[in-house]
Amino acid sequence: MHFDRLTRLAVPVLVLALAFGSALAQAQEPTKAEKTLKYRKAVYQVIAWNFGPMGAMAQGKIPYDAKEFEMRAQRVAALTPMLSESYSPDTQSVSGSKAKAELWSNRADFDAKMKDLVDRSATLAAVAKTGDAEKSKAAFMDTAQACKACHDKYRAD
Ligand code: ASC
Repeated sequence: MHFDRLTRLAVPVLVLALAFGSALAQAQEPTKAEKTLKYRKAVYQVIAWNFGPMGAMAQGKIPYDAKEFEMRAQRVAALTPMLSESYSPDTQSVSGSKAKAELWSNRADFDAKMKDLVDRSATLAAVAKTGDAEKSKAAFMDTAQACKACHDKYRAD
């Protein structure tokens, strides 16, 4: 078969363009583990967003508003059970995580701490429903303590 000059040039150019295009597509598509870490951070971000105003109320920095407190407590209680599935072992190798190596070698303890958070945030939502300011603040502090227990041991910085 005979190829003219243009065809002889066009074929390798096309092959290179296709190879480059597929390499680019692969580089842009995050791995499953990267998506999982992104999901984890998103859930924490939404929890922290809602935790903030409850903390400000608990500390008297803004007035206690029973309805708002209850709404945010319910959101947090709905979100905390979504965290554990984001700690898949493949996320250990993804950069941008603050999880310490100890988390993966003390998984049972980590899971127990995570369960404390889920249980305490459920209690917080139930107590917040009563509209009792003092009890709501106490339940908030219990939940914050569950956050802190895990951060102290398993989060870098
Ligand atoms: C927050 C937040 C945390 C926890 C923690 C509780 O609002 O962003 O990480 O509370 O400080 O001790």
